[in-house]
Amino acid sequence: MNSDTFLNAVNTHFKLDPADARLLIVGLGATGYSAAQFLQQTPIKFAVIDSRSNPPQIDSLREQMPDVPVFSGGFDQSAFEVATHLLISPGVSLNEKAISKAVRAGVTIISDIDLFACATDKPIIAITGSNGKSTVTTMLGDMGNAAGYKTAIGGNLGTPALDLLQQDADLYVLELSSFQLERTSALNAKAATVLNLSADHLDRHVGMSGYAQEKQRIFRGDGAMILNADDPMVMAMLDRSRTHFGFSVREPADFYLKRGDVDQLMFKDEVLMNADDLNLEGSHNIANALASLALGHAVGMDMNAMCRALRKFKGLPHRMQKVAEIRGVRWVNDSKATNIGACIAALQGYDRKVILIAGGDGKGADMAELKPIVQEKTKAVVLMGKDAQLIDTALQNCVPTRLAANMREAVSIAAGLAEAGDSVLLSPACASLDQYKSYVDRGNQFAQAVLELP
Ligand code: UMA
Ligand code: ADP
Repeated sequence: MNSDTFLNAVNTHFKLDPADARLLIVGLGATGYSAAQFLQQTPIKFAVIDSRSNPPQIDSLREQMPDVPVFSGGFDQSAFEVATHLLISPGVSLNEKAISKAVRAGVTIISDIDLFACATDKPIIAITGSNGKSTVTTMLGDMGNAAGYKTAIGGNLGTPALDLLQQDADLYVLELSSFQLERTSALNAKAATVLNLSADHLDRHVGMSGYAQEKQRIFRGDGAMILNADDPMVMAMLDRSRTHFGFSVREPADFYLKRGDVDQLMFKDEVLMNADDLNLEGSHNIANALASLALGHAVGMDMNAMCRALRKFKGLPHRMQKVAEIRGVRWVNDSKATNIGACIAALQGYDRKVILIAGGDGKGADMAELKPIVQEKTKAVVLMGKDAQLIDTALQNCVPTRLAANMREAVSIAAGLAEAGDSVLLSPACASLDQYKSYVDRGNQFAQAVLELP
C-alpha cells in the first residue's frame, strides 16, 4: 500500500494528520520499537516514553533515531500534555494516571495493530481467546503456506504486527491479546475468532464481562466470525447478519468432531480427516484444529492443503510437551498454562492419575474453580510461587498438597509421590514472572530438573 493511502486511512479513523498531530509512543519494548521504526518512514511526528529507567530498546532507538525525543524513568505528565495521539504498548495499563488524564483532555488512543490495519490491504486473520491463540496462529501459518499463500504470522505471538509488513506476504495471521484489542479500533479482519473465554488477566480488566468485551472487539468490521459453539460466552457475540462458522468438539456444527469407532473431523457432512492423524494431546487441540480449519476456509484456503498441514503439525514447546518417561512416570511440561482454563484443559485430557505442579502469579483469578477437576484427576498437588498459599487454601479438603520453594524442590517432591503409571504435569494455572523470566524459563527449569533426577 502506498503512503498516501496509509495517511488517508489514519486520518479517517483517528483524525491523525501529520500537519498537526503529535504522537506519543508509550512503552519501549518490542511493540514501541516496531512502531517507532514504522513511523520513522512516515511524515508523522512522534516521541517515545517508558516508565522504566532503562527500557529494553533505548540504546538501539537512540542510535538509529537520534532526533526522536525519548523520555524514560517515569510517565512525565508534560510529555503527555503535548500529545494529540497515544500509541500505548500492551504491557501498559490504560488506567495509568497520566493516560487517564490525557484521555480526559481529549487525546486519541491507537495501537500498533491500528497502524498495521491502516497500512495493509492484504487479508488479515485475527485470533484471540483465553487459550490456544499461539497454537491456532501457528497452525494457520502452516496451513496458509501449504495452501499457496505467502503467510506471515505474529502479533502477541512474538513478532510485532508492524514488523510483519517487511515480509512480502499475501496473508497475515495475527494473534491478539485482550490488551492489544482494548486499544484497537481500526481492525477489519477478513476472518476472526474468539477461541474460548475463561478467567485471565482479571487484575487488568473489569471482571469477566469487561474481559469478554475487550475480546469481542476482534469482530469489528464486516469479516467472517468464527465462534466456539461449545462456549456460551463466545456464542453470545454472534451477529447472524454476518458470515459465520461454528466449531465444536461436542455436537454437530459447521466444523465439528464426530465421535465413533474412529473419531473424525467434519465439515458439515464431509469427513476431513481422522482425529488420530493429529499428533497432538488433548481434545482442546482438536478444538484448535477445527477453529483453524474454519478460519482458513473463511478466507478461501483449500481444505486438502489445510488437512495436510494439520497432519504434520507437531505442537508448540511448553504446551503439553512430553519431557521424559522415567520408571513408568510420564513428565509433561505445560508451562504455558498461565491461567485456570489452560490447566483445566490439560487435566481433562488425562485418563491416568496426575501429580500436578502449579502456582505462580494467579493474576486475581478465583483458584477454587480448579477444585472439581483437581479432585477428579489428581493424586496430589505441589504448589510454588507467589500465590501458592492462596491456591492451597482454595484446594482445601480436596487432595493432599505440598509446598515447594522452587522448581527443583517441586520436581523432587513430585518424584517422591509418583508411582509407575502416573503422570507428573507442570500446568501452573498462573503467570511465571514472580519466580522466572518467562513461561519458557519456567518450562526449561522444569525439564532440566526432571532430567537431573537421580
Ligand atoms: N512496561 C513498563 N513500562 C512501560 C512499558 C512497559 O513497566 O513504559 C512493562 C510492562 O508492564 C510489561 C513489560 O514492560 O511488564 C513489557 O511490556 P510491553 O508493552 O513493552 O511489551 P512488548 O515488549 O511490546 O511485547 C508486547 C506483548 N507483551 C505484553 O503484552 C506484556 C508481547 O506478548 C507481544 O509478543 C509483543 O508485544 C509483540 O506484539 C507477550 C505476552 O506476555 C508474549 N503477552 C501476554 C500474554 O500472552 O498473556 C498478554
Ligand atoms: P495462548 O497463546 O492463548 O496462551 P497457547 O496455544 O500458547 O495459547 O496455549 C496456552 C496453554 O493453553 C497451554 O497450556 C495449552 O496446553 C492450553 N491450550 C491450548 N489450546 C487450548 C484450548 N483450546 N482450550 C484450553 N486450553 C488450551
